[in-house]
Amino acid sequence: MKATLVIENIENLITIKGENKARAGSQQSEIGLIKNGIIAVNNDKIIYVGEGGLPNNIKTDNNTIILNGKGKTVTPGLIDPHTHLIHGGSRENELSMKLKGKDYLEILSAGGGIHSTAKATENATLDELYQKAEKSLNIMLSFGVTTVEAKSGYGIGSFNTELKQIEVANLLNKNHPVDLISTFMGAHAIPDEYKDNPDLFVDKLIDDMIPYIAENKLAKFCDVFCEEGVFTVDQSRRILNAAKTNRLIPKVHADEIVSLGGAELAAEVGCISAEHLIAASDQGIKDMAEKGVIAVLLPGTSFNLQKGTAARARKMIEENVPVAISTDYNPGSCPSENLQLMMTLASLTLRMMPEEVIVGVTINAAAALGLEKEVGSLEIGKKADIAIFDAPNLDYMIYHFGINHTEKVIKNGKVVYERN
Ligand code: IZC
Ligand code: ZN
Repeated sequence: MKATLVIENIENLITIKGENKARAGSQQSEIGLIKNGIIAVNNDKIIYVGEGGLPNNIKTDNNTIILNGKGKTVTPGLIDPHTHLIHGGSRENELSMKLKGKDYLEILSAGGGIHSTAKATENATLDELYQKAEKSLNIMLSFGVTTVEAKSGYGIGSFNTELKQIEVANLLNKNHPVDLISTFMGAHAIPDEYKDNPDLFVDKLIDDMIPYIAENKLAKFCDVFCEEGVFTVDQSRRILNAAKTNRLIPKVHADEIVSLGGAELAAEVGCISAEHLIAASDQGIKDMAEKGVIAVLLPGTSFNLQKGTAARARKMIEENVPVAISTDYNPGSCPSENLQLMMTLASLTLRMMPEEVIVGVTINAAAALGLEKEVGSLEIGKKADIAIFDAPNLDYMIYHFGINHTEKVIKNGKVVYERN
């Protein structure tokens, strides 16, 4: 077979080889490391992964792109499984408020936070939203990211604004090398006009919005912000069960700030993932392990909320909950697209080992998006989504933080980012 692209002499080739499913417990450290590695690609698929040279049945010719991996660390393209990528405006005004002691939920309940982003998103044209999100997506790609989840959720009752966000996601998915996966998050905050009767808004989500999204195949997942002052556990349960009935895969923003029982709910409903989990209870963690719910942890958010609390990743790993890591990129609680920074924060603030972290941004992140059979590891037959880092090993990449280690990114077998 002919190779269209080869990366040879790779110092540290992190293949993440293993079963194509979320890894928990001690398996969360299995990274399939090959020293002096080589990888060959034919068009958009991986055709060989090994040590040393290529076997005889794989041929190169003058058109084959040959890259040198000497001194480099090569991994599967990184996957960011939780973002609020598409939105209008920014919220730097919350920085001083936070430093003076106002917290996230106070700002939200006073009509700021998510509500202010909703206004900016409603006022932005499709083109403006597209250009802003494209800029962020370019930054993500530059950090080695090849697949990104994008939530709607800044409509807050304006279904047209939700649809506008999803349309931008679809257009970007078509035009940009990074794959975008859409999540419908109509349940992100209670609209003002439903403040006194939020259940009526839940009815609207269940009766109108979720069926419309599902029928028109506008999203793969459905998410709810289950939080004090936002959606209760009962309301979240109704929404997530409606998602299931309509064949949208349920996800939940669980126990981000207050321990409400979101982790327990994720297990009860059978969510593919529960996200945040800063305040998840012991029982919630046990339930998630039993049902195989993936914990998507967002260490940039706990750092940025500045409450001195963070998700208990060590306990989750000990109890066999698969852990994924994400940016949560959004204009409020985590205005950063930098997944490499989140890898360092996962290590230093959640005490995750480098091996656990890289599994968290590859195969476990892929599994949180239902993509574990296509991406998230470097194995024959998988998509040729590959990141080359100018770092001699994985530990170095995480320890030397705050810079961008990416040298090249390959998406579907093509070099789509190159550091100049
Ligand atoms: O805009 O604040 N947590 N939703 C739930 C967010 C953060 C995004 C935001
Ligand atoms: Zn979020």
